[in-house]
Amino acid sequence: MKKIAILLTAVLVIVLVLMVISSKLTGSVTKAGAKTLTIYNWGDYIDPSLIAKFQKKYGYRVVYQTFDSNEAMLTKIQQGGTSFDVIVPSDYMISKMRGEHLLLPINQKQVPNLKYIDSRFLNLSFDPKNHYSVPYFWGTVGIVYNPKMLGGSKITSWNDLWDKKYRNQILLVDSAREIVGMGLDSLHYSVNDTNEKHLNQALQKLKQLTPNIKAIVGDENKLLLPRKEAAIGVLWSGDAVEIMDENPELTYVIPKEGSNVWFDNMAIPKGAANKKGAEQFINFMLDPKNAAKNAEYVGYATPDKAALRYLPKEIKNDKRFYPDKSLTDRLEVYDNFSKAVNARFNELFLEFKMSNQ
Ligand code: SPD
Repeated sequence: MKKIAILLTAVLVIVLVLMVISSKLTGSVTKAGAKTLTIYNWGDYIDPSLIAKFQKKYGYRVVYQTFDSNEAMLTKIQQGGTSFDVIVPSDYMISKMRGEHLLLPINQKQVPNLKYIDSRFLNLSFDPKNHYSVPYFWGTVGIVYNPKMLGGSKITSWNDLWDKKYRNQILLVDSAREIVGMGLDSLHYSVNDTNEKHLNQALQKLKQLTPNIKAIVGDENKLLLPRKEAAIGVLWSGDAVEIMDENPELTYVIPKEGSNVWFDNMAIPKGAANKKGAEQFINFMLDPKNAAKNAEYVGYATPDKAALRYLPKEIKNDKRFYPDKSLTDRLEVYDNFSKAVNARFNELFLEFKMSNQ
């Protein structure tokens, strides 16, 4: 009798182990039996109807979580605890995560729709050959503003923002790289400059902007600017599109001193429980009709060349949001900084924020 009990326990243990291994290989399985796909993306960065369409097509249950900065996303991945299948880091963060072995290689055979991506957005320096990342959206950092609220004034440069007449009119995106980068750009330094003297100059310059700053915000800029709570916003290009849809009085400019051009990408983090589902999702998002629907909903520029034919002319021909290569070649992609330099940028941003309180 005792022997039978031992045998039964051993069989049970083997079955449980096999179940765990199988869920690791084929995706985690929910109580209801549907496999789960866990996506970790920026806030306001997908058309929700595409998630529903994907679930219906592939039978996965999608768990969707959001972050508001590359750094917050990285911390969560480094901590472990939650297993994500698809994440959406920007260019420099792809380099960092590759360096820290936090990404899994993507099986390109499972992502045939990669052929629809414009070659201009493939093989970029942060992931030559795209072994670990697939382009999702791209854009610039710039200034959205309401000329009517500014008595017809035109803004063309970062330095215009320091004009005394813009007192309490500016919203800044809550992101260290962008704002320290703006300070550096306004002094005609590179956004990747790490020279301590230049960084201090940038901080002093940013502090002088304080009287003109109304708030440092995240996605709230999309409510506040159309409602005329402020006349000027420093933000990512796609947010400007949404703001201008809400209130066509506003316009967007890439400042003449230069700025950042960025590329957000889908990637699969180490520890993903459903790699197959992740690759299916990535491929699904690259389908030209899906990519066009997503771009129209979110407002950001799609790198999917075949999707452009499904986008209205007024979107795809707008050079403010689909700037030519000749312009983006003059802009800078963020370098992947060391931990120490990142910490320095965060410290500068914090000191600047404190001076705004
Ligand atoms: N609301 C979604 C915003 C996503 C913007 N990503 C830009 C990253 C620039 N480094």
